[in-house]
Amino acid sequence: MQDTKDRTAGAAAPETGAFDMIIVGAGFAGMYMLHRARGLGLKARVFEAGTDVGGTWYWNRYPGARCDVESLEYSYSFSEELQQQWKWTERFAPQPEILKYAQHVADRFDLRRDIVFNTRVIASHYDEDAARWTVRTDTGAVVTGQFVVMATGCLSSTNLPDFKGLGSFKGRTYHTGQWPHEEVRFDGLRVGVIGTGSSAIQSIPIIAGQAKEVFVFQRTPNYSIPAHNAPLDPAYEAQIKADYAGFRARNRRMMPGFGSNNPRNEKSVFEAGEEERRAAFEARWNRGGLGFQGAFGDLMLNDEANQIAAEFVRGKIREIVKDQALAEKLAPRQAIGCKRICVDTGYYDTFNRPHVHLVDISQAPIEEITPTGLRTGGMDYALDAIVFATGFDAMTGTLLKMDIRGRNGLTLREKWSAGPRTYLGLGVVGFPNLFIVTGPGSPSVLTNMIVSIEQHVDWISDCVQYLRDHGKRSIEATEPAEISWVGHVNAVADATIYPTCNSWYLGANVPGKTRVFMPLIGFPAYADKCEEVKARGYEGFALGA
Ligand code: N01
Repeated sequence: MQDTKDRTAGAAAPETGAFDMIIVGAGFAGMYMLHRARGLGLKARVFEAGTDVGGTWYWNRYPGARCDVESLEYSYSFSEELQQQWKWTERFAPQPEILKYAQHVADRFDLRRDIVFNTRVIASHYDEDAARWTVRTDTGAVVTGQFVVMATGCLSSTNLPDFKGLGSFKGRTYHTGQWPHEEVRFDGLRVGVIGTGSSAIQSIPIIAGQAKEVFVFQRTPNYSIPAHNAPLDPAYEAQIKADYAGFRARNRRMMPGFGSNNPRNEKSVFEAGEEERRAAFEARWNRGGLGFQGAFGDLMLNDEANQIAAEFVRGKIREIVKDQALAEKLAPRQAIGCKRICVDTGYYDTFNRPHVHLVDISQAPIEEITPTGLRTGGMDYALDAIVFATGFDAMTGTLLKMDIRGRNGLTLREKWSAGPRTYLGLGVVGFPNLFIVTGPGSPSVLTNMIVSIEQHVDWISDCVQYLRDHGKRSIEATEPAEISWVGHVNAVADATIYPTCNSWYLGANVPGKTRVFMPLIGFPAYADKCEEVKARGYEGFALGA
């Protein structure tokens, strides 16, 4: 069971006052930002909606939740002692272990004394004369800060579609992204799971292990690669820890900021013969995980190349799923990797179980949630519990829920009404001294998030130090820099197959959300650009005295 104890008890953190830096969120980004802020001698305060640290790993407690980046990589690199001493037990860490790790970091670096839990930031307004932000919370706290850092995560605002009759259901309902802290069991129940993204694909095999019947309501099938998860190999761990810094540095030169132990094969799939292709795909399928996408260099650049990889996975689905009509329903048609690839343990095989049913809702959407279940395609499905694995209002949802107002009262909602606009994903014109960690326009969700978080927090820390050293009190992205950056992010995406399907990268999963490809593809070039901007005295930003 998780440690769900309310750690605010006895906390000395005041909820009013003036700070150098206000940090919103105590996930991996907020925790590291606080640590670095303290190192700079800043008076910092963190506000966190949950009762503990951990961010995404605090909220996403659904059965089977596990990271799809290997544990020796999905961890902080800023402390050699920490990375040497912490012991992961599995190749891909399960959610409870990642949460324990976050709690360990909070204790080890004594972070909690500056974090106010159970407190959601609802507004942040900039006062141009004072060059300070006033931040308000749902507990009535009003504080000011010279800098505000939005460490609010990319997948922190759950998406619950507005199904007709939603409130009428008499059974139990859950959203994977807001899972209860108590153990949830489905023994003897008829369970409906809506969605077939990563959260569903991880949880369905576990739910099927308990429930009497499972109905999976699938709008779009997804490609999933087996995790082949296993206890962490001590010899591999020792090898990595013998040169952990070198391993981290090599990972930072990878496109997604991880995977130097299984780098992308730069060769074009068209340069390989049938046998070589098969062997390359087989090897990556057998190794497991997201590295499958790196079997050839052009899989994400060329639709024909992509479909060769896609067809390999469809073939695997046909091999695993015994009922071939069902296998065809589970076989995706969109480009592989266009929606984020899933990593599973026994997902497709679960559909061989007689009590697990796939309901294809691609042609007939869910009409209504009823008191006893749900109706789609003119059929009523009787359910005792519904699991909404319907994802997130990604990258912008949490930021836009807050009332953020910059210079001249400009709201972030107005500013981003046609989609998010940033410079480097870090700063926004009209919003001085506001930094976003892994914001839209930065590689964020296309990378190992912790690598991106550390890179952003280090950059922000250096920037604040620079401003102090040079007697500047404000920094704001300039219009030309922002315009050119937004163009760059779009141009990079348009050269790939990423924008060709309805993914949450585009905001396509949330009705009414502007369709814009939000993350920047490619970590190393991005990190180099950030270093260049810094070396040129924060080129593209205006610094105010
Ligand atoms: O959410 P999703 P997720 N009616 O958006 C369906 C990370 N993550 O929580 O594809 C019916 O991927 C929707 O259908 P469609 C990871 O980055 C990582 O699973 O829009 N269905 C889709 O099938 C991941 O990509 C891990 O047609 C509706 C599903 O709901 C991201 O989080 C684990 C619907 C949502 O899938 C999000 O994953 C978990 C409607 N009205 C998550 N609306 C790791 O392994 C939506 N859907 C680390």
